[in-house]
Amino acid sequence: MVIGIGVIGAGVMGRDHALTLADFIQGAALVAVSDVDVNRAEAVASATRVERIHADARTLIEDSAVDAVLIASPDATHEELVLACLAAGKPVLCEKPLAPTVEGCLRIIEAETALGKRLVQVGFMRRFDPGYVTMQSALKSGQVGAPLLMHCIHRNASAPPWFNSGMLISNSAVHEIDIARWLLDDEFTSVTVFKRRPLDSAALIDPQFIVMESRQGTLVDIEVFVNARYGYDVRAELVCENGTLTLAPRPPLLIRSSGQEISSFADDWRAHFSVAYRNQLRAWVGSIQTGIPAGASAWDGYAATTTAAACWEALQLGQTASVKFQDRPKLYN
Ligand code: ISE
Repeated sequence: MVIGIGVIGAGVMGRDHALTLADFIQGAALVAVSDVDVNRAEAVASATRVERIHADARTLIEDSAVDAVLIASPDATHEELVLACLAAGKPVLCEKPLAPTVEGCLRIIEAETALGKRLVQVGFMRRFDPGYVTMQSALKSGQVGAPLLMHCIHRNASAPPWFNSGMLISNSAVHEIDIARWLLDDEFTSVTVFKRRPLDSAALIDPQFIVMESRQGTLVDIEVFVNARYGYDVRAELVCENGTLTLAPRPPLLIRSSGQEISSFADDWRAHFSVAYRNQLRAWVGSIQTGIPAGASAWDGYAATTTAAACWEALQLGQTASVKFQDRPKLYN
């Protein structure tokens, strides 16, 4: 069965997902695109040979040719659009964050729980990255023993002008929050966030250094630095009782010349995580065909946003904040 997919948002990520869907994903047909900027929607539709263009995301969701929806519009629109997909009974893959506020995530959980079946997947694509997947299986094999610490680095070459200090956490470090929860199969209970001495109060707080403690006592630190200038660089090391697990560097090219070895970095996450993005879409389409959910659930989206909100509180107060969760509905066990 071929799944007809509609993509909402024709910006950087929407375009990337649309091209991947059109060219690499068997069992899926990209059938519709929408964006508030119709020119942008038309550009993506013409690049992907799609005929149905909607100026309004809601008409795309209601379009009978659309069996499932991918949301890649701005973070603030996610909640309303995910709720509209649930009301239409259509599976939805929503880019992270599921919603920027904890309350928004809870409203989605309430709506999905009322339906009694999982239709929401959150776009935490690192769960499909071969590096992290291998790290998880190595950890589960028991070869290096129990995890003690995890060190993470998340550097972007540059952040867009509209990026604010909270987004370093809610938009960037939220990936580490999710992948650490997933790798450790654990939840964070308290968080502290450090900033270097601010230069002036209007400046973006960048970099930030986050330290989180989990229920089982594992410590995870994240350096998040969104204007690192030299390239996109994501690293992770798990320190365990009997050894360590480290993501291998993945430069697209190594140059040896004049007595030096030079490796290069991807410009941004699309190139660095291209395999993860493809695998994520394959898993999503497969999950719609089989009815067996894959990837991060709405609960995972809620847990990531809740932890990120506690980090923001800790940064503002300059002290450790605790992370408090609601009871987990049975649907997500
Ligand atoms: C961006 O929105 C992403 O999702 C990227 O994966 C992340 O690395 C980047 O920091 C975010 O701004």
